[in-house]
Amino acid sequence: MRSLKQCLEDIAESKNIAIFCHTMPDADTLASAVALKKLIKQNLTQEMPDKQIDIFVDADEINEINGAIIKNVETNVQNCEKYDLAISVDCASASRMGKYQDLFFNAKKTLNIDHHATNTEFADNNIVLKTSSTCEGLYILAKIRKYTISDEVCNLLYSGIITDTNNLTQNVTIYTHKIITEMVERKINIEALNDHFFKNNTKSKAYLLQKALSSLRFLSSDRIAIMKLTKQDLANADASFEDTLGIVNHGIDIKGVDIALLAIKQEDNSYYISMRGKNNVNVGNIASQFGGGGHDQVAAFHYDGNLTDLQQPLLKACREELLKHPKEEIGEKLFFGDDEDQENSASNLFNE
Ligand SMILES: [Mn+2]
Repeated sequence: MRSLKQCLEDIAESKNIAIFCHTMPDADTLASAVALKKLIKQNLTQEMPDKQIDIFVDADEINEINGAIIKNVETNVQNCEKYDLAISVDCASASRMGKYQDLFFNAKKTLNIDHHATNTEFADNNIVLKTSSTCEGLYILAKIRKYTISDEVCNLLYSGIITDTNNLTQNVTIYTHKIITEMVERKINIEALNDHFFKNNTKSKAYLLQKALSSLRFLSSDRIAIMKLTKQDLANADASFEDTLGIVNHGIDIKGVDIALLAIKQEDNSYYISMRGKNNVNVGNIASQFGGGGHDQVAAFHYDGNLTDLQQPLLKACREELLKHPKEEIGEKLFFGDDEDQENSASNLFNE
């Protein structure tokens, strides 16, 4: 395993580089790929101006919102028979690259840059960071190496961070906030980007949300919220799979719900089970029991079978996870902390 510095040297020394996104691409994987290409072009081509960098995305169609990220970027054109270096971005496992997996492993060297705790470290070298998003990881790497980060790259990285964190409400750390502050200070077009990603839902998505909410059921003393979307629902709403992204958040946003599930029937009749957790409930653990993965509070898995057969084992796993986190009323402590307790102990001290 090479050090971080050596991995970045590999990038500098490679003449032909291929960057790979994951299937069903989200903003984080697309923005990471484009930002990485630009970072390399702008910082690492002094001695090698004719560096070739190609981006590969296995996706039939990408919706307008995420598609804007790669609108003017050429993708899926193989300009080199055997790449010197293949880099995957935001892929927790090799299968996430879809049909381009073989091209990735055909490269002389492979590098995996990601932020999923469940990453399988499938490449020769693996940079798996504990960041909100792959974009946040790239920003940190660029800062460490003192690379020039153009406004354009900054816009891309910001897009990956805000979308992967559902507008800074999931998976964020103090570093995420510090980076966002730096980006705000640069006066990049934050308001326009927020509008683009969060106030731009299609009618199809609204109809799909309506369908999902009408299927909403509560279980385990209302700590589990379940929703379902059928193939017919997607067809009726004229929606694509991408339109389903984020709908599960409407379940986890409900008071008292600690696990939200959304089962989406896919074209091949398998199910995509999207999960969200809160109050320390780890849905990543549950997803990994079913061959999936993700993060502690944002996870998913594929299920090839009948939903009725999945129901019992899945609910059992959810209930076991809920038992680890008995319900606590936080209520006003959320705003006022433990001041009262501290005051009590202080007064006890003085009384004694
Ligand atoms: Mn990501």
